[in-house]
Amino acid sequence: KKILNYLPLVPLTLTACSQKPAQEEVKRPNILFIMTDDHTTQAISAYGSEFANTPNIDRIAHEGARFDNCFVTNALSGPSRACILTGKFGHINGFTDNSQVFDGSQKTFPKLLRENGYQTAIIGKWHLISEPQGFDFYSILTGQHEQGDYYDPDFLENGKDIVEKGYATDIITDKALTYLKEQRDKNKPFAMMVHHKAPHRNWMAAERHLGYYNDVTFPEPFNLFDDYATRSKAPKEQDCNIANTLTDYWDLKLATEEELASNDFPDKRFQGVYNRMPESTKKRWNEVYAERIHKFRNTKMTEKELVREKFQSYMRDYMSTTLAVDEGIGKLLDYLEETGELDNTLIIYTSDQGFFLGEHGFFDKRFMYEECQRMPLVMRYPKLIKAGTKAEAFAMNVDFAPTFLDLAGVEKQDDIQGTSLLPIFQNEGKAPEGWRDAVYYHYFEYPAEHSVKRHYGVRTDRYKLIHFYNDINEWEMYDLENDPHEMNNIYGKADVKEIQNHLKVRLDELRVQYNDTIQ
Ligand code: SGN
Ligand code: CA
Repeated sequence: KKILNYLPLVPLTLTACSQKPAQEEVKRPNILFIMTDDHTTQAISAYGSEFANTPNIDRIAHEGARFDNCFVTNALSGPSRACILTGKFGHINGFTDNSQVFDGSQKTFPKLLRENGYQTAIIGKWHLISEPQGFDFYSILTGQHEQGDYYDPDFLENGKDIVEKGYATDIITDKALTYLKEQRDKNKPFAMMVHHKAPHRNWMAAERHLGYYNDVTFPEPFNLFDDYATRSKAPKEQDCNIANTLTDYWDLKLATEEELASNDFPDKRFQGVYNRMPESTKKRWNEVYAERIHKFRNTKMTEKELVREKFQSYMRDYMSTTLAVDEGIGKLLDYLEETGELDNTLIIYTSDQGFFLGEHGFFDKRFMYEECQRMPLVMRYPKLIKAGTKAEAFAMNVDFAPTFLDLAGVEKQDDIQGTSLLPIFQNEGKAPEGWRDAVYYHYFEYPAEHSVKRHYGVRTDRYKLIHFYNDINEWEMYDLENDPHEMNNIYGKADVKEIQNHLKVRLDELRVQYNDTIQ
């Protein structure tokens, strides 16, 4: 086993932005890989959200790079995580939907980093069901088929089942800090994955943030009442919409203290997660939700008004679960700053996919539409990344593994399908010569929760072509320049024949390139 604690020298190109002389022996960079579950760019201030309160994520972006075109290859948790670990698409790594079990014997970036002298750890959401491999330390959420609980979450920690008291986001942050302060071998660089549950459904905030957004009225997306005219059957037949899918208890929290205390309460799962909260939190919870319950039960609302009210409730809960995430990131940044390790650590913040915040009337993800195909991705590493970089080049989640390996100086792995993102930084965020001109996507989980039909597609800088298959055979095509919100399906229109043919060819090429024959 090759153990390299230090790179003798970082190549000159990698030190372009560094304050330190290039000749100095530089310690190999640490990697702090923070990821949330379902946090979308529309809910991050660095990406322009007016209502987000994410100063620490913003700091990473301002002192580093913000990627504006990072795309998930399958907008679902387990599949995205498997792509990230392996640098390979789901049809190759075998994990194409959330019902599967990850083949942990595969080569992953944590394993490779560890073999090359890194201390590796994962804390928080794992969601791949098989036991994590390649980590010196792991502590993963196990409740709800590894979705994890917001309050008093269960963990599997280096093979042992434990229950932690408190709020998941804070616990994960604290575990990460403890690992950094006390548990790691400080002679080695670390690669730590801090993977939060928040802001995943059912959006339960920390006690201190309950009600934080209750006085805010969020702007409605213009297409909250999308009628899907011109679109395929897929968006018409989904079950992930604000109007009908959100449930009164689990999602909207329309249950009083008395109802929640009753043995006859119908939603046992909601009652269960409510009962995980300590008394003080329950008290605050009931104060905060009383007003909402009163409003829903005592106001006569038209169908549309009801959707609007559900949208506001959804947004308030979703947004308030992002606050503890950002606070936790602040604590990790502070620790690294205090110990002088900040500038020698690649800090990356992302989410397993994007999310709909009412666009097309949706919540959830899965569709190859902009809001959830785009991943938030910000990175800070001043030795290589110029502060304020706006990275336009196309990135995908399969690129993360090769990026980490490249940074750590690990030999290039020929079977990895993604590409290191580091060359983008030497080109001021623009696509380097010969960089990809399109990204590929393939969603598999159907029939399943939310009824989003199977589809694959291609996205170029201007166009998107999607093929929905399985129990349908329909195409959608969008001109993102004229129609950035994907409202007007132009597939089959006479005046786009040529570009449509070109996209089909490009899609076929990508399927061949990535070796995807599933349809
Ligand atoms: C749960 C949620 C879904 C969500 C999936 C997958 N339902 O099943 O709304 O789409 O997770 O999410 S819930 O009733 O349990 O809240 S993923 O991000 O883990 O892929
Ligand atoms: Ca997710």
